Amino acid sequence: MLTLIGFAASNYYNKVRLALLEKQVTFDEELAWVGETDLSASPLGKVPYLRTDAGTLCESAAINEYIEAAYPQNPLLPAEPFAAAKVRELVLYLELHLELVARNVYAEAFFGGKVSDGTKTKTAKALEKNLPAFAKLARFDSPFIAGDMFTLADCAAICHLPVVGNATQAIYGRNMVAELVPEARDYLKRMGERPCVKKMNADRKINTEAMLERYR
Ligand SMILES: N[C@@H](CCC(=O)N[C@@H](CS)C(=O)NCC(=O)O)C(=O)O
Repeated sequence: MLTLIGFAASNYYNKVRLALLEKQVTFDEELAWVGETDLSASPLGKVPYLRTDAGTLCESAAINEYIEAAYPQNPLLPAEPFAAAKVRELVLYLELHLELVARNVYAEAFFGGKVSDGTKTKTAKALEKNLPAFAKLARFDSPFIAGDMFTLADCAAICHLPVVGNATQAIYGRNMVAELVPEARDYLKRMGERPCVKKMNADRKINTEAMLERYR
């Protein structure tokens, strides 16, 4: 049995949740806000983490790879090694070069905190370089982001791109994803019509309200 632990406002939690939903793997969920997590399962206190019969796992990339290997149904990685590597390439790009960079301004964009002007300038500069680079690798109209099947890269893109876009809109008054990766708009709209994505987004909205209430 699998239990996914964390909260549904989190893009990393949703990346794993979406993979489980798309694969139609049965799982439970346990709500844990930041500060309420089991530090023996996720020593940095990050979500999500997964409880399995074999033990716990943290880091969404490792979790999704485990789910894919342990539950081969409805695959989210191509069988062909090069095609699978291209999927992983996109996930890494999305997280290392987009999400983790934009994350530097989330405190002010989403949580009422303050970020220094230096950090804002550095983050914008990096995103101006990294977003067009990502656009060169992504294949938005293929019809999925890595080709003709829905993959782990779609799970990551669907969860991360809107957050990066919203953060830049809040800080710079410009949605840098819409501006520098214009193909993302139609892609995200199309992906938003998938039943699992609809479910994920509906629950994300409810949980985001609950999270913001905690900050008020
Ligand atoms: N590399 C981690 C990132 C997870 C992550 O940053 N989660 C955020 C929520 S979206 C979190 O737990 N933040 C709390 C913290 O870092 O203390 C993963 O892929 O699972």
